[in-house]
Amino acid sequence: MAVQLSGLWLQHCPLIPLGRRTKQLWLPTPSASMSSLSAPSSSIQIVGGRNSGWHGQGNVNLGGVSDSEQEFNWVDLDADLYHWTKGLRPVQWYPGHIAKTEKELKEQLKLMDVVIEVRDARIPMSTSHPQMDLWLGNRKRILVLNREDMISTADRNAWANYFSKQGVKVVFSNGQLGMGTMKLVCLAKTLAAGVNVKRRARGLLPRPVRAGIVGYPNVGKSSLINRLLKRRMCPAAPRPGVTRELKWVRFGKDLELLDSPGIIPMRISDQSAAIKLAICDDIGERSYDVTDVAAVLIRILSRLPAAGLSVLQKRYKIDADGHSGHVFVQKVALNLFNGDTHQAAFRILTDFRKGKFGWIALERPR
Ligand SMILES: Nc1nc2c(ncn2[C@@H]2O[C@H](COP(=O)(O)OP(=O)(O)OP(=O)(O)O)[C@@H](O)[C@H]2O)c(=O)[nH]1
Ligand SMILES: [Mg+2]
Repeated sequence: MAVQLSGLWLQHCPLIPLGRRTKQLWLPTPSASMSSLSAPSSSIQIVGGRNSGWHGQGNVNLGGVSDSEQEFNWVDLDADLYHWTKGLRPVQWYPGHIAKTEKELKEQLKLMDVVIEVRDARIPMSTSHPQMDLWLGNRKRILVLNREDMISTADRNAWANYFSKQGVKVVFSNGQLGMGTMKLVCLAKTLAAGVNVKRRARGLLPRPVRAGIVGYPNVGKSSLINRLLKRRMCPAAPRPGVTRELKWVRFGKDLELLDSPGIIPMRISDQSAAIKLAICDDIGERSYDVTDVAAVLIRILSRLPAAGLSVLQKRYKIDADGHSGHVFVQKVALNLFNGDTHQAAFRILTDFRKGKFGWIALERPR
């Protein structure tokens, strides 16, 4: 089996050198140890997804980007977003299972050889937990930008370039179709390989590498595991808060994966981020006012060169007023939903989530 798995590595991990020891490294064993290596790695690897050809080292060509996109000022949009959201009802969501998960995750961290942090590729900053660095310390870590099918190539390139410059390991993935998942496994095994080197040096048998998958709700953590296992081992559904318990699952003989419930800060101080979580369905629906959120989305879309007023006009066949999101929602309500603003707002959000305005990220690196 070990040889077979090595073959898998050779097939899927062309970048990873396989030494003589690989055969022994992945022998199945029932024994386990709590040891983990923590030296941070500075190497840069960007793998997975549509453009897996460039294993980004240094600058990346932002090809396919229009002039208006290149000139677009994301910092200005952030500033406006701050003003648009500050008068709205605060978005806060902290159901009981998240508090419990946080506590349990901290315990389970001790068992993890590598931590896979999954974020939503549409909002990589807003799905970055402010306490994650503190919790993980110098533990080995992989950043996954999932939902890569929901952003444009220009968005993807911008984020790849950004993380590449920071020396952060990023895997772009699609939890629905499985793109990027094997590369993720390869990277996790490579990063954690030292665990079994150490064990062998101490005369111990190798054990499976343990990778914990963590991140915000609904970013695709369970789906990624299911795609890897080619079985529905972990419940997954299009709403936040589906996974309620931590669950270890085995992938082959040499990898164990921990599926965990999505975690989110108890208080979200950045309300612009909170609104983006709501737009992307990464926070419980009861935590926000659908009409407010849809109105903000309209304002954002009307500003973004990749979308713009024309996209909205075309979709709903009404005049779009980019300066008043609420007026626009009301117009959609009157035209299509007998004046039901809530339904209209819900439709606008659903349309965005289904890519009806195009596949667009709501954040770019600053
Ligand atoms: N389009 C698209 N959909 C995805 C992708 N990954 C997951 N999904 C969908 O997103 C929804 C949520 O996925 P889950 O795997 O349940 O997300 P989760 O992070 O485990 O969510 P919680 O358990 O609530 O924290 C499901 O309907 C998936 O089919 C992706 O890469 N692209
Ligand atoms: Mg889940």
